[in-house]
Parts: sequence; structure tokens; C-alpha cells
Amino acid sequence: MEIITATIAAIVAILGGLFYKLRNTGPDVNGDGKINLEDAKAAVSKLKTEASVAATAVKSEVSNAKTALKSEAPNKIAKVTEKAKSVADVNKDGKVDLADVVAVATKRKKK
Ligand SMILES: [Ca+2]
Ligand SMILES: [Ca+2]
Repeated sequence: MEIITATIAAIVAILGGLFYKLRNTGPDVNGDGKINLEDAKAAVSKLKTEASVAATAVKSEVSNAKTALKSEAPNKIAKVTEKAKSVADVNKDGKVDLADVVAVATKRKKK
């Protein structure tokens, strides 16, 4: 149970962190004091880099979880998945999707 819950929490945190970083970037993305086309390019580049970092971290978490789950009984895993879904469903609308990641990022900012 702890394996999936921890993995989902880690993934939500990774994605929340990604959105948090991207949200907190001002218009002068490359920090040269001017706001122009170069910042749009820098924003795309930054998005690619951050998304790639997050994707790698998520893959690593999933891989760790898969390894850990090999020792768990399959009927346990179904129950665990339900539990993990309820943990990851931050805004409690019954679905685990991008809105939950945004909810996490929003929560963090308020703190
Ligand atoms: Ca700039
Ligand atoms: Ca949700």
C-alpha cells in the first residue's frame, strides 16, 4: 500500500514542482532585463528542459514502484491503486488529472 501511495505522492509533487517553477517565471524569462522574442524562445526551451527533468523523475519513481510491487500480491495491488487514486485526487472530483496537479501547485503557493 505504501509503495503506490508514496509513488503517486512523489509524482504529484514532481509535477506540482514543475508547474510551480513555470508559474513563477516572470515575463523576462532569460533575465537580460528586456522583454522580447528571445524570452518566448527561452520560455519554450525552459519548458522543454523542466518537462524533461520532471519526466525523468516520474519514470524513476514508476520504475522504483514496479520493482517494489513485484513482491506484492496482485489482488492487493488493485486495492492499493484505489487508495492511491483517492490520495492523488487532490480536488476530490473523482478523477486524477492535470487539475489535481494544478491544485497541488496552487496549495504550495499559498503556503
Ligand atoms: Ca529577456
Ligand atoms: Ca481530481
